[in-house]
Amino acid sequence: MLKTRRHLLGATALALTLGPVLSVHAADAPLVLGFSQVGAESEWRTANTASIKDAAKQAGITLKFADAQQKQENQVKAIRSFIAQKVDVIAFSPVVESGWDTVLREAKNAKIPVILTDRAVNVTDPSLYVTFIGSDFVEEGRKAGRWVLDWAKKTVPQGEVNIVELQGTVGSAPAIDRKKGFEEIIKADPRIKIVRSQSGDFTRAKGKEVMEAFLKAKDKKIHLLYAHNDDMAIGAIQAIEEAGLKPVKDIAIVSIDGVRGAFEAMVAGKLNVTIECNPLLGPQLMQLAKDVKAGKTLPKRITTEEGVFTADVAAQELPKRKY
Ligand code: GZL
Repeated sequence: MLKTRRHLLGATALALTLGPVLSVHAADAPLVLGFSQVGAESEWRTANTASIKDAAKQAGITLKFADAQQKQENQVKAIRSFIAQKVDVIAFSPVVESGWDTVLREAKNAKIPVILTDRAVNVTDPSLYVTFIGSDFVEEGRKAGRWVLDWAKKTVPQGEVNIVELQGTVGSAPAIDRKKGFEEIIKADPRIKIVRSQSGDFTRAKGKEVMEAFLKAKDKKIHLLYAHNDDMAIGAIQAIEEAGLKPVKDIAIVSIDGVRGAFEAMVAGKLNVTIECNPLLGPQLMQLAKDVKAGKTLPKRITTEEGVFTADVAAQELPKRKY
């Protein structure tokens, strides 16, 4: 009995001696964060990337950043590379909702916590990620739908109201949820119908191309375009003008993000309204990475607050915009 106590005392003394040294060393080493970004497909994404890189510098966090060029296989490769490099925390904005279980289980087995930013995932085991920080895309779709209900009553008092829809990237959380929220609201007015809907992949070029096809169809009068992001709306504006029509006057346009280009389009009288989707998640992400590393318990979902900006306030708001 006496021997055991002596050993215990020895071990405790050793731990006390080394403990502060170990903790001081651990506290000094900068946190290493591996971040896999969707790509550079839109003004929103560019602002999101800038926010993450700037915030990592400000926070003294070593950032390993990988651009996936909108390809899931590149994100999986990047996450595996972060695991091999034994980073402290992994964060990513998943390009699509599904297909993440395997690589996230590899991160969990490597005891590397994962934070989701911007877009969510569909996984069988929610313990595969610690928390999600981003927007409520369903609510963004609802906000767009509410504006359309009000606009339709005032602008098309009777008869059918035909809408064309430019969807975001197929299978992505924002595309799925923005459609869901919008349709939930517009069904309150049976005159309002989505007569054509296709993905423009969140880019200006594709948005223009798909809008050209919508306009060529000529089978139904188009009253309004609902675009899942401003970049596709800006591309569609070019298509509308090249077809000899006037954006807003001939075809109303509702989009989402609230990027600078949207405010400039509203000031020019070419866009009716943009629903804000805040890309400036960098500072919150860095704090979350530190909290996760420190073993703090975090809520499973952290949603950002966002507004709705109509053309009549665009000129006064434009100088204040941070992205
Ligand atoms: C939304 C984000 C979307 C933006 C697009 O949080 O995932 O991806 O709405 C971007 O502009 O490409």
